[in-house]
Amino acid sequence: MLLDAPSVTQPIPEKPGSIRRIAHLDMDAFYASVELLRYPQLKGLPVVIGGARRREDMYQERLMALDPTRDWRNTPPSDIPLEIFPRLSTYVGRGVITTATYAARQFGIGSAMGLMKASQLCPDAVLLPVDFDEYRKYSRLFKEVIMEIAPVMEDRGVDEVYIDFTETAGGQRQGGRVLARLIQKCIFDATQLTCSIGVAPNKLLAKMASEINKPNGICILYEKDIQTQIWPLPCRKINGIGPKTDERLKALGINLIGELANYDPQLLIAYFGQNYGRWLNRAAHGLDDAQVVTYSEPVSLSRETTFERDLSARHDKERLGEVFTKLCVQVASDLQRKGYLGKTVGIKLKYDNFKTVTRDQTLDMAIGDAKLIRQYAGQLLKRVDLNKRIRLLGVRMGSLVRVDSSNGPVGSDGSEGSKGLLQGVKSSAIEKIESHNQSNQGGMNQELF
Ligand code: DCP
Ligand code: MG
Repeated sequence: MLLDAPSVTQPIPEKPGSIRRIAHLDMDAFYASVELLRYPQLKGLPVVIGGARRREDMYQERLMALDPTRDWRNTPPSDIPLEIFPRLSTYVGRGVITTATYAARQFGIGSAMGLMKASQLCPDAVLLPVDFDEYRKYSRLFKEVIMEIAPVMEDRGVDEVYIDFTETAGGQRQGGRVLARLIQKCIFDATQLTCSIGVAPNKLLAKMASEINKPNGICILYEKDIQTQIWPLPCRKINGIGPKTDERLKALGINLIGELANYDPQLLIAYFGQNYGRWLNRAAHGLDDAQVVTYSEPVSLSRETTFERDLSARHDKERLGEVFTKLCVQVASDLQRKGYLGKTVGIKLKYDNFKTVTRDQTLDMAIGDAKLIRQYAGQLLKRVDLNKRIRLLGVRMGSLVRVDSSNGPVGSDGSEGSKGLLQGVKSSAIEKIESHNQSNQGGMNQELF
């Protein structure tokens, strides 16, 4: 499930005499490190996480084959012999790596790489399936630890947070090192996991600093260090410079952050537009005013799946239909679990040539019901090319409104609703769909999947 958060800022007043100190904390090889807690026998080995999802009984057959005379049923995970774990070389399919242990990274393996490609680099790496519930559990745990020590925290996803140290006890000592060390120790005591922390004058620099001494490192950065520590780094290290911008910068002969900082700002504006051009110049000089956001609501929720083989809307209509429905059911259940309805329904398709298209429509009312989501998402299929083979399919709900259990839907701006309104939402949307289907005479869903 993917969650995007809007920026809701809460400016923190600074005390006289204190300087702005912002920390970025990022867990080390997060999914892999959580797996190593379960399988300590894999410590130090190249391990990658990806492919299938974890099943409780997944190693039973292999264990039985290893020694049929033994009762393996209650074997603790830490006692599973090494030879039981599948190696990358046995993998066939199109899955990608979510993360790899540092031992595996030495072979050039990393996040987002295809498993089969990684297998060529390190065939003996152990391949473990993903277990998102477990990663979420540890994510909650380490964030709880931080909140007790330094509560001005911005949640940036499963394994990273920003923390405003400025007003927090110990946050000014040694530029933040004392507090960073304490947080690292408390997280390790509670979870046995390590993390890396960068402390800097702002979020932009803190994010870069947290990578500098990874893993299990601390990097304290001041404005005076920008030229020596930041300028030698490639532009891509700036959070906000993606692969496309990086290519364009390289075409201008700009490879390093220092080169970007010294490039004529007017030319940057001419090439990249007023806002982004100006931002690029400021970022290269280590300037960033963004506040640490201590509270956020998701703005969208989505589910997507990549097929084992590319599917054709004509020949694999039934399979596509099933998957499409399943995605809608998952999104609906995510919405319900988190207590939201959504006004915008979106779809995403990636074709066999890796081109991605998205389409969405915003409804008059918020919905959360799987069938309704399926109907509206189905309408969007009319607006995409279904002649090409499809590699990935996704469904997204945006413009979320919170459903407060006592008051009905509540907008993220705090605007109130009522249970009655919620009922109205659904029945009115159903009416719309029914009238739409009558006018279409149900033809739409027969043509498409
Ligand atoms: N992740 C993923 N797909 C990616 C990148 C990351 O599923 N393309 C997941 C797996 C990671 C987690 O998110 O464990 C956190 O991402 P990071 O980029 O922080 O990577 P790691 O924590 O694994 O390693 P590092 O020690 O470099 O932070
Ligand atoms: Mg990490």
